[in-house]
Amino acid sequence: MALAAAFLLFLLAAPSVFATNYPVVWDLTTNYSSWATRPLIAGDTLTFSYSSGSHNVEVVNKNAYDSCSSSNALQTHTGGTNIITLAEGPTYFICGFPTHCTNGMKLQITARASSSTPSSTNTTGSTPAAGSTGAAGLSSVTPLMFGFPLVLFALTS
Ligand SMILES: *[C@@H]1O[C@H](CO)[C@@H](O)[C@H](O)[C@H]1NC(C)=O
Ligand SMILES: *[C@@H]1O[C@H](CO)[C@@H](O)[C@H](O)[C@H]1NC(C)=O
Ligand SMILES: [Cu+2]
Repeated sequence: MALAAAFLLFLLAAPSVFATNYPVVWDLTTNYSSWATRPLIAGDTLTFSYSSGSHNVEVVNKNAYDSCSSSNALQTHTGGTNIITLAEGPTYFICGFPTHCTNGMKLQITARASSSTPSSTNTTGSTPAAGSTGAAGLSSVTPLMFGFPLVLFALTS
């Protein structure tokens, strides 16, 4: 029973370690300062949606973001639907179509470090702090959740 309860706990807690997708309606009317307050985490994805041919999505550095410059874009995405996986730290998006960025079509986000990619890889051999075992244990056990229905079946039959 304790085992089943433990698995159930993992089952309930596990979804928090999965990446979240955030839709971005990419247009000239959305307030992207407000948009950027979402609790983004490294590994999450942004799905930009816009009318193909009317906009694009350019990933740029901070200077280019501030000055709305497309000339040294790090990435240029077109086609109307773009899924972009966030790295830890800031990412700057602008629309490269003339006047769109200066009219507010620019999004600056910051993704926090993901707890499912532990920075504590060097704690092996030392006693992990009680508070840190939760996240580390969880991510290593997550694959087991796919076997949970089988375990439940075995326990109840
Ligand atoms: C966008 O939202 C921010 C924060 O909610 C607000 O301060 C700002 O005035 C808004 N900008 C426009 C153009 O409405
Ligand atoms: C090991 O972890 C500590 C704290 O968790 C950190 O300050 C240190 O930089 C890490 N060392 C290496 C080599 O990653
Ligand atoms: Cu645009």
